[in-house]
Amino acid sequence: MKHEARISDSFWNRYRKLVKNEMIPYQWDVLNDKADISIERERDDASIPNEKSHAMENFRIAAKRAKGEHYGWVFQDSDVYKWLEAVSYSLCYEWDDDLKKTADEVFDLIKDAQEEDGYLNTYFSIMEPDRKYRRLGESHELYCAGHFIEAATAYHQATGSPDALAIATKLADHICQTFGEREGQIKGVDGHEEIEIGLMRLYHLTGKKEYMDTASFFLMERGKDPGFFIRQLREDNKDALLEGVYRFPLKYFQMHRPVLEQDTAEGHAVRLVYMSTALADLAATTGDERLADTCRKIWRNIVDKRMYITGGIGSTVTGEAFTLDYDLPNDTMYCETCASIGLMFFARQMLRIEAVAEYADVMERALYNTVISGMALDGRHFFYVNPLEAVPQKSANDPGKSHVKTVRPQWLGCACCPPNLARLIASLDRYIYTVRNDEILVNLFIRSEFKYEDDDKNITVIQNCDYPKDPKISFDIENNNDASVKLKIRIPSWTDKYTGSIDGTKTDIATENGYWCIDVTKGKHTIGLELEIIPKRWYSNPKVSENTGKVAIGRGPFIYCAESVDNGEDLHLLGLSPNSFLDHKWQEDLLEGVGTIEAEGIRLVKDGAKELYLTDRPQRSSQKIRLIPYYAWANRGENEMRVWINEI
Ligand code: FUB
Ligand code: ZN
Repeated sequence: MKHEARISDSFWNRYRKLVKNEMIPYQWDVLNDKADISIERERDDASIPNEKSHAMENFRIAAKRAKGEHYGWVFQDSDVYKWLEAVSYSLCYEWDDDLKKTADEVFDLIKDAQEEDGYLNTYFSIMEPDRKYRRLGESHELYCAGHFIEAATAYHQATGSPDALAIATKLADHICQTFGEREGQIKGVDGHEEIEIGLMRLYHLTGKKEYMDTASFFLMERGKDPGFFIRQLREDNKDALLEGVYRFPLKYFQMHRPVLEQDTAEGHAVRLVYMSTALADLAATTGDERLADTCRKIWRNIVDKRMYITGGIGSTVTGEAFTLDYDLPNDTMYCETCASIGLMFFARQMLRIEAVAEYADVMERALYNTVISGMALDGRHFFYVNPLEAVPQKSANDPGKSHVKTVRPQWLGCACCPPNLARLIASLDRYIYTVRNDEILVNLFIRSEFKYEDDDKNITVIQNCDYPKDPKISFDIENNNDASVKLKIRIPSWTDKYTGSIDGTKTDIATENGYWCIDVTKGKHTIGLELEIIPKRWYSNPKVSENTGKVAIGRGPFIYCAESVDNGEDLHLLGLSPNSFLDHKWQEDLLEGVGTIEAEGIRLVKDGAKELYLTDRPQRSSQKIRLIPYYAWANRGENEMRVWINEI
């Protein structure tokens, strides 16, 4: 079965060109310590490495092509792997001989860094060869392996390179031999899920069942033996590899109970969504309903109780983690870029389990808000943490907000997010459609051409749209087979007004789990869809204490925010009335083209008051409030920002 989509969308092509022309070369320079940049710590913590990346040099040293010591986090290798994965996808939409040559050379270097038995990790090979797999709670050895396997799989698919695949299978075979339930094997897991995703991908590529079995072993073993990490720690009895992780509860590693008994989203947010992604992949691949049910429960808990309106997840910096239901503080949260990327991974796998449009709704929410807020419009500055409310002076002076940056750094001491963004955007074509059995799901509205070929399938879907600028979408479909095929077009949950037509005739749209289902018979057909995309007010469930009396504005998939550059300082003084008109205007020259929303509102007047507490109610003056899409904030200098605005 072969299916692929080619993106020709103006909004997304700008991003994809940015990845190819800016992010990939820029990140390559950073990984080689050739970029003249300042690297910031992600929060005020002196132990965070921030002198250089050194990621490529670590490989040169491990490969014995250079001398020196490892520098950086134990998971520094993963920055290179994610970069390679981004390169692989970019080659699929824009071939580049020079880039391919560079990537080949990196794989060659990695081959030399790989040990005889398949082991691959520069930190341990260089610094502590005797401690391999002895501190899995912190070591990230399998996390890095998973990222390498993902990169090599993508590279093989893009270029046919046998070398990259050979390193990956040697590494995977070594892991399959080392870990498992047989005598002599390590019956344990990595503190950070990711190997499970990598092994599943390698299974899909090679068909070798052992890879899926080992992914399944890692998933099912998690939480079965909660004392595993601490036992390893005691046996090892040496310095920490990652200071402080064992201070976190077992939930941090999703080790508090066996995976199939987990029904809430707990712990470190990226780990949780990576685990859930692999579990959903395994469920979709095997059809095992027990696994699917666990995924559904975790999903429900995230989406119903623990996700920000921007698709961000992770309510606290402590452990970069979930906290409790409805606890969604706007100014101390984490909302790591990687976590929302991981939420998209999870949603994509859920769509393989079942055609439920909510998965794509959430995917879209995360993508158009937190994910792309993770990078500046220039592709060279990145947020790790994506707040819903930020005040520069508070971030600078409140130690509890040192992680809430108001200017995107050029690079971060922990650089997980920038290359993760690059690989996500470069692979966006894989999120638009899902092929399941005999149906094609249209999840995202992105101008593209989709081809699906199989023994008995030959279908092309050309999606025409200028979404979300323009509410009209059309699909030109060519089904070259006798059998009809089911096309399921998502009707986004943010609209309740939409009209459809098939071959020029207006049609009622009946939805099934949020999809408009159409049987496409042999021949050429045109399907039209018009969605009402108007600015809307959104309110939180009253259980979210932080948002009482506040309103957020959205238009289509975008959530909007106020910035002080448009509205003056002290955004907490602004108020929107519940019935002021929300005036949307497309501004081609602003922030690479955005729709702004303006509304009449008020500002509380603070001038004159000297006392901290007053018995007089503050005066109000009227003010026009201007909002921009959240993802584009902090692109016009340092700035206050707020998503949830007081409603008066
Ligand atoms: O631990 C590796 C990566 O670093 C995680 O995914 C991020 O959350 C950051 O902690
Ligand atoms: Zn990250």
